[in-house]
Amino acid sequence: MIKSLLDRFRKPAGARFEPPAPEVPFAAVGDIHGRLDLLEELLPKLPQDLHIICVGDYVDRGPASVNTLRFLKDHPEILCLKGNHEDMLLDFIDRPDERGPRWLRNGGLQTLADIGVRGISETTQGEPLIEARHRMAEEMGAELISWVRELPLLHETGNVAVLHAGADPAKPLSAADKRTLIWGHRDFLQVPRQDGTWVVHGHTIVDAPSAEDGRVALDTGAYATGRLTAGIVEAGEVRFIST
Ligand SMILES: [Mn+2]
Repeated sequence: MIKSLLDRFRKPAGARFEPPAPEVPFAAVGDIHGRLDLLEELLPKLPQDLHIICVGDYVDRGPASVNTLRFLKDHPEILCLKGNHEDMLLDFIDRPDERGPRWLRNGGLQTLADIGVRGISETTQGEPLIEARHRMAEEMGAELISWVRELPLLHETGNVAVLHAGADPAKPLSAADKRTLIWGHRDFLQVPRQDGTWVVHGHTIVDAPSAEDGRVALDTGAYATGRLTAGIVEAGEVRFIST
C-alpha cells in the first residue's frame, strides 16, 4: 500500500501533488456517527503519541451520539473538527421549529432515541418537538453544547489541510467559508486543487479509504459498516488503519 502510494506520487505526467508533508505527523479519524465502540477499538491501534484529529460527524445515525461527544470532550489532546451533523444538532437546539425536521431526517431521530426521547417522527412539529429540544439540551448540558459550538472547522499543517466535507478547489483555504467546509463543494471531488495542498476529509462515504489527487478520503460509513478508519499522514506517505 505504502509503496503503491509512493509510486503514484512519483508519477511524472500531470502530477500536481508533491507528497504530503505535515509539520507534525498525525492520524485523522473519519466520521464516527455515534459509534463510540469503534472509536475505542481504533484508538489503541494507532501509533502511540501520534497527534489525533477527528474530522467531525460525531453524532446521529449511530447509537451513542452524546457519549461520543462526552468522550471526545474529555480527551482534549484529540483535536476535534466540526461536521455538518454537529451543525444540524446545534441548529435544532437553537431553532427546533425551523431546523428540527432536517436534523430528524438526517439521523437526529437516532440521537433522540439514544437519550430516551420516544414518540418523535420525521414529521413531528410544534410542542413535542420543542419538548424534545429541551430534553436534548438538558441531556447534553451547557458545557457540552458550548464545546460543540466552538469546534474548529479547519486544521492546516505544512501542505496538508484537514476539514470535514470539502473546499472550493479554486479558492485558497484561508478564504473558505464555513458552510463549504462542513457541507462540501460541488467541485471538490471532481477538480484537483492547484495549490498543492492535500485535503484530508470525511463526509462522503467510500468503499475503501484513498489518497489520490490531493485528497485523502476517510469516511468508511462506520455507523453502517462497523469500519471506522484513520489515515496516518506523515512526510511522504499516507496509510490507513481501520477497525
Ligand atoms: Mn458523515
